[in-house]
Amino acid sequence: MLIKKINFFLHNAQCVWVITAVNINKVSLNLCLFLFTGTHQTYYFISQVIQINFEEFDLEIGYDTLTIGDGGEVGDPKTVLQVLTGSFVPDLIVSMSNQMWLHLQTDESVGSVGFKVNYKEIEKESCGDPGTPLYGIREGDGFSNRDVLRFECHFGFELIGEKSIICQENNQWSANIPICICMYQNFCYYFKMHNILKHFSLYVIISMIERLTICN
Ligand SMILES: [Ca+2]
Repeated sequence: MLIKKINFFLHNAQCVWVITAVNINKVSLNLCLFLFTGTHQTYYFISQVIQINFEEFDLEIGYDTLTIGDGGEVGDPKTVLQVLTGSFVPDLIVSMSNQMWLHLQTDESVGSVGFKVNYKEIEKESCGDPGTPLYGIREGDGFSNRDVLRFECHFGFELIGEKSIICQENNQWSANIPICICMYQNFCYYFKMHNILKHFSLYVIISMIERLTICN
């Protein structure tokens, strides 16, 4: 597994990155044709593909773009997976081959934050783990082609987006995971507090209770 971050922004930029999975199964085969000549042919089988997700993304909408494509042929229109601009991005983008290319193109004016992206290798024919909505639950834990994930929100929260998504043959989820929006402040407060407290260890909680007891 490989995780790195790119955080970059320039005016008049033409920047290119190609990410290559290093974990490739190399298989050496002797075919009949090659037996006569003694030639040895090596075949490469893709076992891993590239998954990226953005921690931050903000490019001047309509003028600055990040194009993402499958494979190593940078700029080949037939391989384009996404053309991103503005601030809305998919949860995950996954290649079909062991390579993915990114091309950042900006114009001469109006900058913005840029982007920060994580990338890693995942098993082939997978869309990757898109996560679970905050204050929601997910049914399903398969991320391979044709697998379906279903979502619900905790009581008091409204689901905005798709209730189910499917991992398509092109390794892309059919939609982003939904978000859960608070409908009733009192119920939401309980779940938000529960979410905060679960990050504390039992020791910290006991210490807090003891300290409160002493103060009283
Ligand atoms: Ca610009």
